[in-house]
Amino acid sequence: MNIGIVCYPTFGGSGVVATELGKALAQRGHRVHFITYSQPVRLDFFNENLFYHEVYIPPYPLFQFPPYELALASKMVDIAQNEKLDVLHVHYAIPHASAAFMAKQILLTRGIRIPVVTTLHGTDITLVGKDASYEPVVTFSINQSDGVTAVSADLRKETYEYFAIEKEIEVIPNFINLARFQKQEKGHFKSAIAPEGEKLLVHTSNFRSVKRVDDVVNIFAGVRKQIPAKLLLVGDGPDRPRIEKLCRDIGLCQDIRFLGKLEAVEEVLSIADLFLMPSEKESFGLAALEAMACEVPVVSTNAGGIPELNEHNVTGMVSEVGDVADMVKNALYVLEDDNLPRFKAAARAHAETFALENIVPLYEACYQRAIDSV
Ligand code: GMT
Repeated sequence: MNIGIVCYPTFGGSGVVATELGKALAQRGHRVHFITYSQPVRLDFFNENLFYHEVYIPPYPLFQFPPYELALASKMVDIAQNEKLDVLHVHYAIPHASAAFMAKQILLTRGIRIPVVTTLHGTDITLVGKDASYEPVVTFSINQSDGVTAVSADLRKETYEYFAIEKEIEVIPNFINLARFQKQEKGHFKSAIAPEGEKLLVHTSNFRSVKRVDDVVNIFAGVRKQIPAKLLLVGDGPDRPRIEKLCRDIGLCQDIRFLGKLEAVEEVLSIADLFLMPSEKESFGLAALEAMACEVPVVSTNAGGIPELNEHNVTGMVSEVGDVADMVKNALYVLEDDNLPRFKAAARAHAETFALENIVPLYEACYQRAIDSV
């Protein structure tokens, strides 16, 4: 197939899933055209089937807000027509699904029928999409899509709850490249970070309020009171200065390291004993899946789709949002020497069910159904 993929090119989960999907599809012989405003961060290797088309917005003094959606729709029209796309797959509803609707209508006037598949990732529904500023457009563009997927059963449920959706939403969970995300031998790194054999806790995120990084630090502080431990924080975002201050205020700077936006996150996960995900909302929790694939159990909240991934008392432990004391208790339980090996093994085993090889064919089948429907 000739597939157009529209996504955010950043480190965020939806962009990572879209890019990894495109790479996997290219390796399975499809021609994949990425359409976005800059080179996706994970588009890091050459493949004869991969193409990148940049959306350019010519500057003009009148535009206080550059009309990205229009430039994107125009680019979709251009690529669909000239590269003879079979399907357009847009990741994250806002503004990609409505731009795709406009492109589809323009193409129809040129005698070209192109199906649109929209994948809902989470905040496009749970935080941003249901705001009155966007809701009518989100509802309309989901209903106008020829295929709609959500990354968890919980996200599908929430979409039906918040929006008047007439379409069938198929659940296609996030997936993982197990060749990349596996425990690697990094003993030298571990002994540099935890020279006394301290337990290593890790959190990765975009440091937005929805991730509750304060809870990460407070859970760590509770664990640190009981056992020797270190905390590694991967990623960056608006809450980081506040979190750095919190670390100073509670006097734990020597035990907490900020590693920033690290590309090789699997190297850090390879030395970790526990992953913390105290999110307030999380449609799936791709970062936790990456940890589990590296044999790292997860202490998390029960928000959104997380329990579909993190099985309580199997791959880790699950608590109510904000219940730091319970997450401290759970972390100490998982980290006990008698418990840790079974949690690690179960985390990896469950991650294997989300292998790229199992999930990518579900998207191929979804594309085929959308193509057959137009
Ligand atoms: O987690 C974020 O803030 C980034 C966000 C995104 O839209 O890129 O991630 C969402 O999509 C990921 C990939 O499908 C999911 O694994 C994340 O759980 C989801 N985040 C939220 O729902 C908060």
